[in-house]
Amino acid sequence: MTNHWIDIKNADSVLIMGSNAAEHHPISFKWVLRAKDKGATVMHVDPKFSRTSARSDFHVPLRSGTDIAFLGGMIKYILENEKFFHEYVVEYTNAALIVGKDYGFKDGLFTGYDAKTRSYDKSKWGFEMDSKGVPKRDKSLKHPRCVYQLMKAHYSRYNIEAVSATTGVSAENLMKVYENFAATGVKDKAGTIMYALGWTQHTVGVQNIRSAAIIQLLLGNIGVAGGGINALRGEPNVQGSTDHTLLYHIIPGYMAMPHNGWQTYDEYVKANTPVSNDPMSANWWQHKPKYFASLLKAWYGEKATRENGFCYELLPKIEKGEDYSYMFLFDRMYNKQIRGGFIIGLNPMNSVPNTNKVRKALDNLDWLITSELHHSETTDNWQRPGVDPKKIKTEVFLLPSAHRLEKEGSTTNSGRWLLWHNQATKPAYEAKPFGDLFCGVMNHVKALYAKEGGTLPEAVTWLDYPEKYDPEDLCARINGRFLEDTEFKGKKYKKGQQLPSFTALKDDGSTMSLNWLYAGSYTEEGGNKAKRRETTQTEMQKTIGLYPKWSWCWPVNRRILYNRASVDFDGKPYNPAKAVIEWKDGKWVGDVPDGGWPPIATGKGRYPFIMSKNGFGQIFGPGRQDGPFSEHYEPVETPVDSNMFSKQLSSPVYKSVNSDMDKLAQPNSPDYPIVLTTYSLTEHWCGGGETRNVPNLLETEPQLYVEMSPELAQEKGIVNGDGVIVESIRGRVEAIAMVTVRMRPLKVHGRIVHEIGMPFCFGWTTPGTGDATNRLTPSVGDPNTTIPEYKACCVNIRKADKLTELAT
Ligand SMILES: Nc1nc2c(c(=O)[nH]1)N[C@H]1C(S)=C(S)[C@@H](COP(=O)(O)OP(=O)(O)OC[C@H]3O[C@@H](n4cnc5c(=O)[nH]c(N)nc54)[C@H](O)[C@@H]3O)O[C@H]1N2
Ligand SMILES: Nc1nc2c(c(=O)[nH]1)N[C@H]1C(S)=C(S)[C@@H](COP(=O)(O)OP(=O)(O)OC[C@H]3O[C@@H](n4cnc5c(=O)[nH]c(N)nc54)[C@H](O)[C@@H]3O)O[C@H]1N2
Ligand SMILES: [Mo]
Repeated sequence: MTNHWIDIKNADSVLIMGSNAAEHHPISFKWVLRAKDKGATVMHVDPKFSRTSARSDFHVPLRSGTDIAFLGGMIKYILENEKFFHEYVVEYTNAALIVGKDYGFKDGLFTGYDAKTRSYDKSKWGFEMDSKGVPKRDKSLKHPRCVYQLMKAHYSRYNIEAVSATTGVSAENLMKVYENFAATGVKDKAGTIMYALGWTQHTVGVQNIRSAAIIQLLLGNIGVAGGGINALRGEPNVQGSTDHTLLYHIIPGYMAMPHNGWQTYDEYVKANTPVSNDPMSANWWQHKPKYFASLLKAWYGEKATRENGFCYELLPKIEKGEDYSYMFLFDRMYNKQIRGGFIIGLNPMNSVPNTNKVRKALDNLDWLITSELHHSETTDNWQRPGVDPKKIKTEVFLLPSAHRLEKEGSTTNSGRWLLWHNQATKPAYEAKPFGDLFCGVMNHVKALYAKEGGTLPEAVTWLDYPEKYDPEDLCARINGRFLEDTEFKGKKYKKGQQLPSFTALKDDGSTMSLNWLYAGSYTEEGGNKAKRRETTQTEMQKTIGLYPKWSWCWPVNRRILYNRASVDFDGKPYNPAKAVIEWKDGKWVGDVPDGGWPPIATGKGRYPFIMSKNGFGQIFGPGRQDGPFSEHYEPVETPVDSNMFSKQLSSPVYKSVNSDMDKLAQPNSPDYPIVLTTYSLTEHWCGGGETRNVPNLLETEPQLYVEMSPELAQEKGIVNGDGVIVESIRGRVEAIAMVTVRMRPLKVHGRIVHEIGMPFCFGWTTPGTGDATNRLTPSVGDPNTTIPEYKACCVNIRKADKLTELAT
């Protein structure tokens, strides 16, 4: 989230799109309802009517996978009706920047497309520079190649008729949302956008969010109280796990994963440190070498020196351009390219797309180490229905894991707050926290390397980590320490003392930190700030519900990101009634500002978007794999065979794996005419491995069902409670029919398209509940993130003659 949970109460308009916030992020909804009580309009745009819709002012059903068309229509509406915040757009976003002559867009493709590699040459989307190497700007916004004009032309195609025919949303409903949300494009109003999987789980997932960014920048809603783009994160600590890197393409603190194209420390640093020639741009990532060197010092300790590139060359490197996300890993297992591995705290045999294939892929392993609370579809894969366990060669080690309540540590919530939780009870029997398990394994591996040698043993034997897992010590190391006696901001620190903030980090080997973003969270003065529970605040902070001493939040305890965009050139808040920061008597008050420079009018200020190279909010975003503006493309499996906005049906660059088990239905296939979306339930957790083992939760939601409209049910001769078969080109699933007006037939391309919805939490280890919904979904993903398209594929449905998976 750019903002945080409490801040939602400051919104005048709340657009919840692609999220079932009331059910999956109930804490968020407390604040949504506060906003509503104070007069905000709450809107829910979602294929399914849920508890979120019930508590909103209104619900707008739309066809899965058409959010960009919906939002593109809103961008057009904002521009044509001049609803945007003019000063903010001109001064703080890149709307006035001139794009280079190479950029173009035709027939659904941006320039630089290579059909052979299905990828773009992004260098075609650069800005035009002046003689000093600073991007040219036209603040009148009239230059035909300025971002504003290009955007206007790009979204001019998103007229109400085409948007309505694509999304299945009536023109009246579209206008209701557009008018309400666009009304926040004035100084004293703010609108927030709350999204989650309904946006991310698509082959255009990142561009869904880019569309939201464009809208929020146009309306001046970034950096302000009650505004922002608010990703409601998933698993309890998914925010922390991405910050500290559970993903293959980044290392802690959102720095790029080393690949074989960057062989030395200097090559890595050069390729990854942006340079700006504009003195007004803070270009914060210019400091990356300090963060990177300090991370390497944290990993390799005394062995890491400037002379040996801080041991950079010892790091394993991925192959440039290769994808190591799970879709591709399971494909490699299917192709027998992987022999063994660890699967911990994850139940992919239920939660990964195309599980029929994934389950088979796992059979190819020689060995598998799992750690679990319960037996799951993954730990017991070789015993699944229809498989002879004797024919599976995999040797499986199942290690009992401690439960969350049996361990202490920190989690980071969606608002980037670091929160400590205590151990409630000791782990049962031999169960161990993951940290103990991991340190134990590494100690063994280290000892083996020390004894037996091997290729590049130093990569492991030189690693500097404590042999015993201690979460408190780990948090202190994540914050980082001085490695030499140092004077910083007039204060003397001894070697080994905690760093006060990331501004103290250096690239000369004199500091270490496991994550620069968390520097400041565990200091000499403040101790472990994840444990802070103080509610003191200034009057200004009270007005917007900001509690600076309750826990700690990255970066530098800044609660609202990009807050310098909430003030004018003099540092005066655009909306004094809900001020985030203000320049008063020669200093900033309120939240921690984005950099301490004085306001722009003093001549010593900086542009507010300090993380982007040029300092501006990026309406034109040339860094993405699939284009600098968002564009509607159909999901890979789609019930239509044309795109109302261009000749290009689906994303030209979506990711996919290819095997005999990865079939895809043709567009508008008569065999699979119905759109399927999938989602979580309040009563279960994700793949259900945990909650199906809690009897009272299982009792409340005991069986796999499929939600469908009465109209579709009638067409198919299905009545509520019938057993049905849902079938895609990849697999078939048994479910119970839930006939409900929560799903609506949609008018798309002039005809009726039906959409159905299914939870994905049931599995065969809990007999009679049904089995993986993901047997239906395809292994296709977003080109930037490889998040699979769980939220839209094509299926058919019929009444079942006989049920074998479900208890009836
Ligand atoms: N009780 C409970 N809470 C949870 C979880 C849980 O399993 N149970 N899971 C946690 C996790 S890991 C996560 S990631 C989050 C997930 O939180 P959410 O994202 O809220 O979860 P979902 O139910 O997957 O999907 C949200 C909504 O997206 C809608 N949707 C589907 N397709 C589209 C589309 O194309 N466009 C739009 N606009 N909407 C669409 C669905 O109908 C659904 O209402 O929740 C977390 N919280
Ligand atoms: N069709 C469809 N598929 C989806 C989604 C969707 O919306 N639709 N959503 C996707 C999303 S957002 C997510 S996050 C994934 C989630 O999918 P998974 O990551 O597979 O998540 P869970 O089902 O929660 O499985 C986690 C397992 O870890 C175990 N566990 C819990 N706590 C601990 C612990 O402390 N230690 C250990 N070792 N184990 C523990 C639980 O018992 C459980 O079996 O599913 C994805 N799959
Ligand atoms: Mo998730």
